[in-house]
Amino acid sequence: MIIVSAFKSVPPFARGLVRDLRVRWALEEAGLPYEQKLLADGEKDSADYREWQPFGQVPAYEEDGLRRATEWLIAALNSVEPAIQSLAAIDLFYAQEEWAKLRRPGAEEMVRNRLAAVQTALGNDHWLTDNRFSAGDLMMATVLRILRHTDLIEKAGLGDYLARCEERPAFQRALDAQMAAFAA
Ligand SMILES: N[C@@H](CCC(=O)N[C@@H](CS)C(=O)NCC(=O)O)C(=O)O
Repeated sequence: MIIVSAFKSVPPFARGLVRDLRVRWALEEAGLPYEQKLLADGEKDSADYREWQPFGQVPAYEEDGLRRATEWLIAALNSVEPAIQSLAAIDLFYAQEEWAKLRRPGAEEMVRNRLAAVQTALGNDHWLTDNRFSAGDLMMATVLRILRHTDLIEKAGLGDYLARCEERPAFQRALDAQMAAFAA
């Protein structure tokens, strides 16, 4: 059985846009039946739900009790990267702008929250999924690396995880190939 989480209630501006729509649509296209798990106010931040969706967001997806590496891949790109990219843009492109100075504390706080959720989900494991390196780790590492101009990864307790990803020989070969192109 497939279960998809969604909010029981959202403000009018979000109705019809909430991201569980993508999964519902895909399942309708595929003709696959599913159950919805509707979250009451505040339930998204409960320990139980965070266990399922570490960022307290919808949708969360379950199929016969399974979680998949692709969920982490999407989490990296759409739960973590937007916050990190927003901070990186402030620091790398707009640091001298008055609005950027005003916006930076809030942007950094959002990044800290997202990194804390990643750290909690990772716990003492080596990798995000099933204790083996997956596409989710690959994508998460490339997202976390965007913060290399800060100490936020270390402070979030994710330094060892990122180092573990970057120590992989395949990553080193990929990085070397990119850097060689710049040196040429
Ligand atoms: N990585 C998730 C992100 C989902 C997402 O952004 N969900 C929003 C609703 S559209 C949410 O749950 N926001 C509540 C929150 O961040 O607290 C995905 O792409 O499915």
